[in-house]
Amino acid sequence: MTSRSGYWRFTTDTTPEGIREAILTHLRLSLARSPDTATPFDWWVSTAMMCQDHIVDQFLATYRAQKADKVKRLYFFSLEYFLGRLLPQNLINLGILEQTKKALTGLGLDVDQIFEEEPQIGLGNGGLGRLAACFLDSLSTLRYPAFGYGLHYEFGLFHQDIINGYQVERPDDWTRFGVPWEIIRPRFSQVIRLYGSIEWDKQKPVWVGGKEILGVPYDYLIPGYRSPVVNVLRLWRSKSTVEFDLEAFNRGGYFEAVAEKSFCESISKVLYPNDKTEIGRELRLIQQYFFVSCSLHDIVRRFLNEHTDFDDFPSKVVIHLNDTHPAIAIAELMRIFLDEHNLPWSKSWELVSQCFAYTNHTLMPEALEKWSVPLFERVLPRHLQIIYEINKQLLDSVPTTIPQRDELIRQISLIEETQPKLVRMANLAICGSYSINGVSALHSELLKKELFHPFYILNPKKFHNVTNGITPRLWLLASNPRLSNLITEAIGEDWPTDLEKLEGLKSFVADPAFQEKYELVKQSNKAELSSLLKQRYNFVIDPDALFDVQVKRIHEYKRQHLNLLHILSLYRRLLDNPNLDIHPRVFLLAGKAAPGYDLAKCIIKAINAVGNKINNDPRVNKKIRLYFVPNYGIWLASKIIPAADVSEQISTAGKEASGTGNMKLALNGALTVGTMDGANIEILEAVGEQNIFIFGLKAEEIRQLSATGYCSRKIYETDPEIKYLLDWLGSGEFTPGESPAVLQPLVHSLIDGGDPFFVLADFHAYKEIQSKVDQQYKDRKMWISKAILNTASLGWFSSDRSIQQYASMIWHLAPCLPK
Ligand code: 26Q
Repeated sequence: MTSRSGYWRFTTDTTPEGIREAILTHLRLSLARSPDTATPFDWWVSTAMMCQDHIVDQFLATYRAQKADKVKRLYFFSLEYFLGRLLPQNLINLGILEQTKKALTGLGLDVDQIFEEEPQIGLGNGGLGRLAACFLDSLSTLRYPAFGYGLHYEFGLFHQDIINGYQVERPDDWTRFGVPWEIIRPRFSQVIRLYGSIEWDKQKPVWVGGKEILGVPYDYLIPGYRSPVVNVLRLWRSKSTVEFDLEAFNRGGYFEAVAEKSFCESISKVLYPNDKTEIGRELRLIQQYFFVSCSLHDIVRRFLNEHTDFDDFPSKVVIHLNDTHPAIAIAELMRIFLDEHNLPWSKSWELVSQCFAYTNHTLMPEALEKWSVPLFERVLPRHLQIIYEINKQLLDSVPTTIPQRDELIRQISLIEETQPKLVRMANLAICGSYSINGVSALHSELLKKELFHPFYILNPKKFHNVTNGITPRLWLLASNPRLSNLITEAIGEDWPTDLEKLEGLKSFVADPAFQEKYELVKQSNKAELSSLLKQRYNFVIDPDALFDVQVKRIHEYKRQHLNLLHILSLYRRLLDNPNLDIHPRVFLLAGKAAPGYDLAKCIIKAINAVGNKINNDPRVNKKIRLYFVPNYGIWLASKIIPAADVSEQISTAGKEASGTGNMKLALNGALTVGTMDGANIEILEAVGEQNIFIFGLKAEEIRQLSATGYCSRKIYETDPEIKYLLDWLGSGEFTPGESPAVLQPLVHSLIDGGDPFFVLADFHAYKEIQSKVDQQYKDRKMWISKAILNTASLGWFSSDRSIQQYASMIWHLAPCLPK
């Protein structure tokens, strides 16, 4: 097990020679290895330790300054942080990437090989977790005082293998060989309680009994890009409060004691691999409460270190809820004020309701978190009492004059009157927060108009929009060095912290010399990806083909099956007409399905089955190919995105809250094929309608169609092409040697399952826009100029802009610089 040893200080020399010495010293003194026996992993660890040396002093200075200035801090609460590999990102932010590469090369090492030794930190499912990671990068870059809080999962998001076309999951044991980044601080551990009961002591409730769990903080230091500020991501790991129960051992109850220990450790064992709510899982509720309680106690402790009067709490502490997953924090902070610090109810509520801000990340009503009251009462009895009281006051506060008051009260209540009753976490988050926001303009509007309408009526000023963003340090500088160099050559080197400077590229859109260089960049990225995929998976990909990319979690609403139906249609047309004049195209899809989401897994199987057929059919495989790339994550994204020509963003309108892959791809010069959904709409506004391919029903049209009755079976029966394609897909032809029923669930969902995401309704519009894509791609000059325009127009989608909006509009936060 590797751990950082802090007994010696290295000079933070940033020359290649200094870096080389630091790496060698760590290899010898921290790892007790010599260069002739060191493995690539040893070299990686030594390099990471050298990098960390450059970060720690900056961290100490940052914290010292924050404390001296008694600053207001942001506390970002998230169950997910999808960080990926930290070494390249940290080296870039510190400005020592090139020197480090030189040092490693000088030691006779292969830099890429060393970097790939780093286990990826996959503590997230998808967009929400990656957004949290991008936000941490921007917070440090913009010098805001901030802490991220979350869980130190022992197992992150599963690895996906594709075996015979099926997704097979493997556990992600990312900490197995130790993590040189983490600083374990057992002295700042917290003890939290679960289960038990409430006793009354002179009218004061006391939560007693149940289980006590220890939370141990693991700190990750987050440097900003060329910034003196280093913030902290503090992740809690659960442990038993008793390391070894000697008493139980002596009385022969050893196995019981071990079971108890294993329960405690199970809390932070594994990330839930769903990106949709799975109602009623006790361990998930415990995960949420465990990390929230540890974090809030840590925050109150830090506050009391620096201040004396709780009245100052809201001006020094803002807590951001990344979706409802940490919403129990509202009841927990109430409990801490009421029961642990003896503040009266009204004072506690006054403070609590000024501290929290909540971001919603989904419009799907079925994805809102709800917990059954009996479960809640068993696990968190005191919190249920508090929630009942908050609810009483909330409902009493509704003016008697308001129209349809009873209906409104039923909708905003924190309790859903079902059998059993349910606690609605979104309602708790809204009523306890002073700010609620969505993550794209459309999404925020729909929150006000539909999902949270009753709350909006009562309190319209609470509602905001902050459109998501992505960090250009990862999604351009680190992932696409060729394009980054070209941009710097053209407009200077300020763009990574001021992304709207990319506008400067607009004057090069029609410049033939620049176009040529831009095309060469894209071409090289495509060639690099082709050879990577050839090497790893034996995929055969012509770098001159159009690279058509759909990479994201697999979900019906994201409609990978709409993509697939179009590919099938192309296949059919090519078989019918071998001379069909289309530019060769490679369809690349990648993404994980939640392990319990059978239809999503069936979509993966269908993509692989159709791909297998097409790729091995010499009649068409020079024109089209279809590959599913296994185990999509941050690293694969950073390889695929710079090589994409077309970005598929084809969710059912009104379903994708924002999307961030859409931004990553457009920034890297892929043209979007997209619906009027999420941030696609704002991307359209930024790039102009000539530079994007928009198709399909709009959110309002989808709503109307649902209301008036959408019948997918009727489409199937009356549309010969759709009928043919669905029958073909379900015929068994694509799954030779397996039951012909393998793809039936997918076909069935589109016909008699009612096609809940309007795939058939949008099929023809999609097919048409795809043929427009094909025609336009043939005009290479025109296409390249549109790609350049996409890069030039995407500056606003930097996560720096998102964070600046949060800081000024919602958090009321000021930067703090180390002296
Ligand atoms: C909840 C309860 C139990 C188990 C799992 C969950 C759970 C976990 C993760 C529910 C949802 C998520 C993740 C959601 C997510 O990634 N949403 C995406 O957030 C992005 C950032 O705002 C948006 O761009 C995407 O549109 C949105 O889908």
